[in-house]
Amino acid sequence: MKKLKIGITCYPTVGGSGVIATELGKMLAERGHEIHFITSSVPFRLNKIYPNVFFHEVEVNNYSVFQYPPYDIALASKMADVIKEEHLDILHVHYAIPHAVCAVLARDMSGRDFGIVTTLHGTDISVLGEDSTLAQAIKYGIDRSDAVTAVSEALKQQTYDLIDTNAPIDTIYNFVDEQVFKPGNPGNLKQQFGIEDDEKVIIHVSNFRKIKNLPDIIESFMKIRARMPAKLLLVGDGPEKHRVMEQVKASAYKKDVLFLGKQENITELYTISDLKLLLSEKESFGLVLLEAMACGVPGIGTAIGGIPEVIEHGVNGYIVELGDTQAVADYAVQLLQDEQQHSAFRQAALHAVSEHFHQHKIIKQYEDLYERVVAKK
Ligand code: U5P
Repeated sequence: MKKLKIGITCYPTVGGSGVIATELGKMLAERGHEIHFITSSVPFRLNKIYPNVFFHEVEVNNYSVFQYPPYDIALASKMADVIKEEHLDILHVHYAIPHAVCAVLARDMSGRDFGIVTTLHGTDISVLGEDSTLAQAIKYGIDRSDAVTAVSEALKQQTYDLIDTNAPIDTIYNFVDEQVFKPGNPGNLKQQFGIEDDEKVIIHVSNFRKIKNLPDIIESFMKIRARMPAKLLLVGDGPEKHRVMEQVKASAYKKDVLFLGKQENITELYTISDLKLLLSEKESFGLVLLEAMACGVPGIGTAIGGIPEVIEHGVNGYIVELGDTQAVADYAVQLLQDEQQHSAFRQAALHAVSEHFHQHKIIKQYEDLYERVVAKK
């Protein structure tokens, strides 16, 4: 395929969308495309030098005349500058609000007809789509894009339910870097954490927002712990952390819950983990489940959003109804006590990742989409 010049805009902080946008940029660069990140700071995980990756910082001036710093305008201006200077073929923005709208504005400002590709990651639809004042802006961003993708079939459907648009939406699943997320040797990490050999390790990774439903994680773990020796690793940080700590303090097995805070090297933690829990109230995909599966850790997730598209119930994990912590505990105890079944789930998880979410397959889907968009210009 022809090598393209591609601009990428995302929120560069920790979070599934920023991670996916950055990994996508890195892989496209490896395949010879020229990548221009247009973001407010260097994206998290852009931790290696690539000769064909460039970073353009969006600076937002906080003049006292503005009640709110005009990030969107600053971004659109920066996009227009980069498009003119670098002659981009494509601008791939992650999130309709505000990034797709900024891209449309940049097209107007620059006077150039480059392709706009918008990827919907979830928050823009599930949270903002219900806000009628923003719904029309989301529709505008979607309708003016040359191609739109959603990270799951569930998110695509939800978009059509909430936003009055006829624009075609392609589902392109999230992926993981299989060079990074793969089964590894635990060394003596378990001992370092003071975890006994006979204790099973359950892990939860998130940004500790309300939608991640931490109370059910704790409640499920307590039910599991009452029936077998186990530890719970809680990884990440966010607004609900304090409340979760209070809940743990008041629980029977508080010594068996380890708060590890934000971690950069999650893969090491998966080498000692036996089971992943993601019991969210809203989830467009569940990237953390896929990361765990790529490391051979099966998961239990709620029947919410894209989670059932990642976990195949009874094959590489389990799906439970939201709030059913008893079912979580029953499935977990059964799986953790049956080595043969656990090993079969582990293999099935690895197989599912390479079959449906292999990075090269997903990158190819994005490349084909770019090609279609560029051909129409
Ligand atoms: N993440 C970390 N460290 C943390 C918490 C989360 O690297 O302490 C990463 C996850 O590995 C995942 C993303 O790639 O942030 C969260 O995805 P999501 O919860 O937005 O889907």
